[in-house]
Amino acid sequence: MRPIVQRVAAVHDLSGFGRVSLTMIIPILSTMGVQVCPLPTAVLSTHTGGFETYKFIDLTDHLEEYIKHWSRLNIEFDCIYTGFLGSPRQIDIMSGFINYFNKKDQLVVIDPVLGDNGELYKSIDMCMVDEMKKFIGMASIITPNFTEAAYLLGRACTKTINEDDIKEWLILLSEMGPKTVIVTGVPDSASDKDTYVISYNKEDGRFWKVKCSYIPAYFPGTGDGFTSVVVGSLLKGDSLPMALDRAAQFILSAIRASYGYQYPQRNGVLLEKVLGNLNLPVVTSTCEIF
Ligand code: PXL
Repeated sequence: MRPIVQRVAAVHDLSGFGRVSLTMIIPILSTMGVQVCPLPTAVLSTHTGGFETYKFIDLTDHLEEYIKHWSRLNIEFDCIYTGFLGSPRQIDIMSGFINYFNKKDQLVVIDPVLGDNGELYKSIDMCMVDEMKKFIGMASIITPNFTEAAYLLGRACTKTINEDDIKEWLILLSEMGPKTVIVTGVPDSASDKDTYVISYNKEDGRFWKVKCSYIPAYFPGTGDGFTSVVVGSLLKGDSLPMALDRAAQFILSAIRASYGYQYPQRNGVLLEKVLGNLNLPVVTSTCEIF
């Protein structure tokens, strides 16, 4: 039977301040009419990017009991969506979680949160990168940014990349397991300002791209927002290019709505100003075959 409301198990950290991970994902998916069941991997006072110190409460030792309770309740998920994972052991536990809760036509979305802007996040080391390479084999969709794609492939995170090379990257990533690969923040070889979202679906062999206009700002958490909209959109029955369009337009609107105000960008985007846009139709289609 088709569920009344689609349900997502969201495996991410909860950062109390600085809008990333669950504080992006829950409001976005709820607004899109999708139920989020959080499986928090860690609780932090703030996210780790741009704050000198933060309190980090690792929940690894509690995850198995948490999951066991869910299994006793026979809860079913239409999607499992994982993001920031705090340790290789968490990856191992989550592999077991995905195997146990697997069901027909389920979407398994792995956002391999490892780094950005050419660098790994403070709490991520090469051991985590190696574990993530194996873990993405369980996904139907992965959504690395350009830095994460480079680390997963063991390639240099170059300033530009040509069309043939990025296509090769996406094919190689899909050979690691996922049916669909979506890479965000791909530099434009013709301009050092614009970036692209590029995707590849190995079942139909199609590449799609969406151009993202440059805004001189860096707000953490936009990757979580992008993937959340893709998840919500696909669960509502949109095609891949429609989901990519919707996600790119939403994130652009969130950055535009935030950029005009004077406040520290590490706080994240002003999500409340744009949440309502999620229920508007996608106006223009900017997603094209690549
Ligand atoms: O969205 C990425 C992210 C998620 N979780 C934590 C982070 C970051 C990026 O800085 O620090 C804790």
